[in-house]
Amino acid sequence: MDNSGTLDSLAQELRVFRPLPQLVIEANVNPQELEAFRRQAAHDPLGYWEEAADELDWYKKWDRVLDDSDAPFCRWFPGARCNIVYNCLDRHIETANKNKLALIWEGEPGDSRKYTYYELYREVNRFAGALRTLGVKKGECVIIYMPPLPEAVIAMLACARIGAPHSLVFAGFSARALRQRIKDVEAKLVVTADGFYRNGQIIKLKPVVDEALVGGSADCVDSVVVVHRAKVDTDMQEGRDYWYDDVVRRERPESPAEVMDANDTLFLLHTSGATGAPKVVSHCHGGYMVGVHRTLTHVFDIKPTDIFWCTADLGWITGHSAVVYGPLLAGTTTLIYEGHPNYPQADRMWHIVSKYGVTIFYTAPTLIRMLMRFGPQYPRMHDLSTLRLLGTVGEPIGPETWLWFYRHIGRGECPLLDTWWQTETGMFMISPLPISLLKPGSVTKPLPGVEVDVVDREGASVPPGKGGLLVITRPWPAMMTGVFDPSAKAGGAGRERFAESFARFPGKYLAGDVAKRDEDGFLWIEGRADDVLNIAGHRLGTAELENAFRAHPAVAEAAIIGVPDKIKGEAAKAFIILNQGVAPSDELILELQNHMRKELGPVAVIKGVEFRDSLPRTRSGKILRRVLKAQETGESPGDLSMLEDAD
Ligand code: 6R9
Repeated sequence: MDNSGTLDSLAQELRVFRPLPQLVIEANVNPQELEAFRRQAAHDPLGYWEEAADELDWYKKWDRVLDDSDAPFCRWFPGARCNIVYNCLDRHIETANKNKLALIWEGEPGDSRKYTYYELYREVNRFAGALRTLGVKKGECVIIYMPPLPEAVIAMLACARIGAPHSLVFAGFSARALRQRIKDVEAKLVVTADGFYRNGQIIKLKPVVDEALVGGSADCVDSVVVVHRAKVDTDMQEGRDYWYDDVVRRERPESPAEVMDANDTLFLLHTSGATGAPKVVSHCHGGYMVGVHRTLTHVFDIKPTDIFWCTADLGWITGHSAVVYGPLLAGTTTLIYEGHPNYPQADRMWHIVSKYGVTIFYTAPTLIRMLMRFGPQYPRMHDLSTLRLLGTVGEPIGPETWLWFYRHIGRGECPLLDTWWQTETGMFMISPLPISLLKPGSVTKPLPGVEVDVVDREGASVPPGKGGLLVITRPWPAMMTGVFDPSAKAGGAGRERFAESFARFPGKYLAGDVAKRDEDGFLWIEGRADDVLNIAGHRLGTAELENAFRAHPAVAEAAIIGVPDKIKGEAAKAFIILNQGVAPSDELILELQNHMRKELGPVAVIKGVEFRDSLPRTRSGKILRRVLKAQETGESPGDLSMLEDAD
């Protein structure tokens, strides 16, 4: 229910949306149950997570729930033995889920493949057998450099099944970036594809792997397995390269899951690097499985008939937790799409929703903003009535984008779940449930078992309405198990880089985001701590300024950086993408400057406005403001390997 029609900026967002009564009746977790979970978790957090762990299958249960004797290095469920893949696959084929769809894949040309849980189980076993035959051992790392294909999911699960940590690298990364990542994790094997479809073209992938490995420049790699997707001419190096079909054909559809220690590594992932140099984060089988399973089933209220579509690339933490592990742990059907969201035109996403009857659609604000530019006539071309929940992640969404998504995609009926979390957290941390009250642009409240605070520079809680640093004040089961800094691998740099996040405020994990709590205890994420401007002593988050820009009808996308100003110390400079059909002009610049003054008051001094066709982003859609800043000041932008278009 919409309580007011005005468009306010984030600073004065007052609208509240309530779930439809029917939805509350049908929800897996109703408001009373949510309160009971919160009370239980506050009173006995370890008991709360222990119950969550009991919902999954273990070869051997834990000696205790949490060992924090070496804090901040925590070990969840020490002594326990499990394999996450057993819980994603084997467990379901013992139940009515056996012949249910586990995975739907749509290729960009419109081809499609579907796997039931039983079929996926057999495929994963075959590839697990192939990895073993190729000599990959428990503990040895495999790089997966692939577009979104079923084999990418199969490869992830097959690695996990044999206890070989996987590390995904976006198919958009250059040979140099790929080589660095292969070396960082000392990969034994690389899984790739000959090529894939993107925006109507075939992108060849295998040559990039060849270049990354040229002349033994990453000599840890023994073999390369190539999926035959694009059917393009491909050089295969005798004794090193194998076709996927050939290696799985020889294998049996049964290959036992390795019995893993709960704290053994499941995967390694380079963080999205929105700031600073990339670091490599590890997650484990046990705690990660518990945290992801509990939070995903709660937030997305998984029902037996759901078709769950998270649009994230597999190479992002969201691809791990919300495309592969979370949905399969929950026994739902997960959907992946190979291609470009606008191919062949701006209704492709909505076409897919209607074609498969998607019920839950989880995406990033950047994608919604891109689709908004084309207008609501595209979603209107399709029947989106199967949708029942929407979700977003990755960046502050802002009220304007929130409302567009809610109205034009969710018909004003589907709860929009804005989930805050990170590569380091592994699982959702702050998010509404479908039954929660929603305020457009707020991530609402921490999930049960998660405790956060907003603190000032000294670590003291700040009162409502004041911005501060977001910290997590209690360990959580899916927390990263390790971090290492590839640029300083020797000498325990990993421990240091891990401990860095806990060093500033002992016992508290510093998330690196600026947040605000309102009078109702709702949280508003304003952006990364390094994205805050100080204009004449007033602190303004880039997100706040960008949202205000987006409230103007001409603006599709905005990125703000701080530039030096003789009088105010710092002023804001804006990079703007205009909506389709709007022409840039000097009058428009003046109008935008006036608009900003109206929205945020005279502190919002916009020193310059520059119109652009695109903005530098990471592959997960985060704007790399430091690149814009470097262009502006002529300084070095730092590590650029995370850029969507690194070359
Ligand atoms: C899952 C993921 C983490 C950073 C995080 C924050 C931003 C994520 C958000 C959000 C506002 C949300 N972020 N979710 N900001 N609202 N719902 O994105 O992981 O790539 O590691 O990035 O993303 O700044 O600190 P990761």
